[in-house]
Amino acid sequence: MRHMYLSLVLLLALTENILMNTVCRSGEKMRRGKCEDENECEIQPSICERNAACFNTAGSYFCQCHEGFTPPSPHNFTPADGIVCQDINECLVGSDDCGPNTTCNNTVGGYNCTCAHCKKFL
Ligand SMILES: *[C@@H]1O[C@H](CO)[C@@H](O)[C@H](O)[C@H]1NC(C)=O
Ligand SMILES: *[C@@H]1O[C@H](CO)[C@@H](O)[C@H](O)[C@H]1NC(C)=O
Ligand SMILES: *[C@@H]1O[C@H](CO)[C@@H](O)[C@H](O)[C@H]1NC(C)=O
Ligand SMILES: [Ca+2]
Repeated sequence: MRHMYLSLVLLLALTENILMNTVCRSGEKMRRGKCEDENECEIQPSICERNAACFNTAGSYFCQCHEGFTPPSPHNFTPADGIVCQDINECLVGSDDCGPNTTCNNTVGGYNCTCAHCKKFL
């Protein structure tokens, strides 16, 4: 009797497992009998590269480079696209707002302006 019960439980578990993998679309998971969205960004926080942010969507997700990296947002991609977010050299591109008499220094994800010969007036 106990054996039969165990087999039944096993069978149910197996069936549920099969259902879980066949009924729900990819990017979804069976939860309490319902297919629910999987939050890839939470399940696998490093799913987007380190210089990109992850955005969960219903049934999927996408990545966007952080500010200061290219391709600039809102360019959506997934790791399958093979995109690598690269630092924008604002000093070279000329998108910096360093004033005259300052030197622009590029940094990863940003830039800064230094005033080499200026007196500190702050
Ligand atoms: C930049 O430097 C020049 C020469 O030293 C000076 O005449 C000018 O006032 C400076 N401009 C600013 C915005 O500091
Ligand atoms: C910023 O750039 C100037 C000129 O290229 C350089 O002399 C200076 O050392 C740089 N500052 C830092 C903190 O790297
Ligand atoms: C400015 O940029 C230089 C060169 O990347 C960096 O070494 C320095 O720490 C930066 N300074 C500030 C205040 O962020
Ligand atoms: Ca930069």
